[in-house]
Amino acid sequence: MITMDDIIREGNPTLRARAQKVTFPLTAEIKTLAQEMMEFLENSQNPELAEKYKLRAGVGLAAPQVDKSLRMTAVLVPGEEGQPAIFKHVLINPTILSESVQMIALSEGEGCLSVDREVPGYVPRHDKIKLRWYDLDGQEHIERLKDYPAIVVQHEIDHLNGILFYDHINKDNPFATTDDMLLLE
Ligand code: NB4
Ligand code: NI
Repeated sequence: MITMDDIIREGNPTLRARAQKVTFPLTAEIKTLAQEMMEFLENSQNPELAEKYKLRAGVGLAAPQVDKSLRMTAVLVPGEEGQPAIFKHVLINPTILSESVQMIALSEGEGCLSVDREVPGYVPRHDKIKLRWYDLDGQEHIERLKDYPAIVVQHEIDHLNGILFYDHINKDNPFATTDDMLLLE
């Protein structure tokens, strides 16, 4: 089971590396890693289990964060209570095929499980993306995402490219807004 002890923190060079493409057929090791990454997100969103295992809540986890420099990430965007998840997938070799000119940022800013401090500021993201990825069976998927799921996926793909959320924050004025940027509550 993945816990916070398995998650590497800023300063570790793996977080600044470009991760390697995953090749098919998947090894048993990579399949297990994918399942464990999704299980971490499920556990972290379960208040009892999060408390028991001292997990910080997460809606995404990228393989480099567990020191595996692979282009793979788990995403779990929950729905309303008792409703199915809005987006729950392990993304292998994800690629953004196109993105909107329209930008968006979370009004609260972003946090990262690999960053043990608050870094205030807006993180501009594309509001809409067209995403391609492969699932654990090697099946190709293409989907359009917008708003919250699109923001989460962009944060995760950044990890595969050695980018951390605060790289995008305006250094002079972290909460500077531009009229081409939506804010998401
Ligand atoms: C990834 C996110 C940071 C901004 C927005 C948010 C949380 C993360 C990092 C975009 C992607 C993890 C991966 C949350 C959270 C809302 C949903 C459901 C019930 C609690 C949970 C809390 F935990 N970010 N943390 N940060 N990362 N929303 N929510 N809630 O997930 O570093 O690279 O359980
Ligand atoms: Ni992160």
